[in-house]
Amino acid sequence: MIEQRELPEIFESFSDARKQGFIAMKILKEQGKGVVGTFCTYVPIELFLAVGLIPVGLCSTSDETIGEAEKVLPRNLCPLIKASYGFAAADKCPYMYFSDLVVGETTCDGKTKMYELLGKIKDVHVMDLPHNQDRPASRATWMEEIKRLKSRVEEKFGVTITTEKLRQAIQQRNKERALLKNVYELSVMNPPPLSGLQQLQILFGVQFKFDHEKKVQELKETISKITDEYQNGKHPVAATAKRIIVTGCPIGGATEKFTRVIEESGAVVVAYENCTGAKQFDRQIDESAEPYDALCDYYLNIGCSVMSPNPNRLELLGRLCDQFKADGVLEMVLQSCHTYAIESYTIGEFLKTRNIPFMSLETDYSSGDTEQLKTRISAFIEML
Ligand code: BJ8
Repeated sequence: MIEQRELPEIFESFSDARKQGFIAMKILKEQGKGVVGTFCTYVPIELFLAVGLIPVGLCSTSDETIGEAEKVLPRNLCPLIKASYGFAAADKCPYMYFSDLVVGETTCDGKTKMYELLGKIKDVHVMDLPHNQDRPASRATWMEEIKRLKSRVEEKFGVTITTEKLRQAIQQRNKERALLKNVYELSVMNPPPLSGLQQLQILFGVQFKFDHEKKVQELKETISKITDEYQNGKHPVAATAKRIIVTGCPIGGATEKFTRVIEESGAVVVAYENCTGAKQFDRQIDESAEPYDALCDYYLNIGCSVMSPNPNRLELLGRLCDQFKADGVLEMVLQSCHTYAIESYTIGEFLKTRNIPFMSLETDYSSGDTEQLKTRISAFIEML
């Protein structure tokens, strides 16, 4: 039973979750739990949950170790990739330190090649992700990769992933997904009952809470507190604030600056289409299907720009624009992320057909471009 807490304290618990999670993970390790580190939404973490392993998103969102990474990696590489490697090389990510296995994926070329180097530091298993969603061969490859990961996990941790346990893990994760979707769908209300920054703190922070039951309770408590306060007349966001949907590369840590700048310019982020938000929580894994078929179809259909073509991103973005009554869409592209940078044109053309203003901005993990972001974003918001 969780004690009754006030809303600021609840938000703090999520924004602090990454730091608090270090201690929680240390305790779990002392209890003999196995840990699997991941970097990407395509990794089917249900395979780990099914046998009581702890999946964790590895440090990749700050510029703290980019200098270290650049001793090995080229400078003009995506900061997410440099940070991922830098934290491991500098041994500065406790989650990396505690990971018994790191599971990577061949999403973009930069990550794929970085994993070769990471493999010299940690035990890395790379999933070969097809870059097309409709060819039968792609599905067959992805199914094979899911089964290969299953075997690797069984061998590494001396466990057996039974179909029944996998089914339960799918249900458990679906429950969390549904609750997180409920969290961000609160902002369908006008004005939204929480800022985009608060929403981000929950969606980003939740991945560092490792106790499923407590997490579920805390999310339910958060939703009911936010709803109650709103119904009691507490409206933290101005009714005049323009409603923005954020799309593009994953946001969190250093790139929180993107949301801050949008909200300091008088608008509000109502939804995140990217991996920090709806891309991860919008859909459910089919509980009525055979579990491996269900996993394979669910994960292969994630609408990331590494897929070509990538219709699922347009479908989700269009749906969010309608549902959240978006006034505009802002895209954050990390420096040197070619797939998102190239796909910007398609996104812009798609949004034109819906008369929704769109702007794409490139950034990195430094704070050096904050003024430039402010100038461009405030001009965009003014014209809405
Ligand atoms: S499913 S968005 S988490 S790949 S690392 S592609 S930013 S150049 S992170 Fe991603 Fe999985 Fe897709 Fe989501 Fe670009 Fe950087 Fe590559 Fe990146």
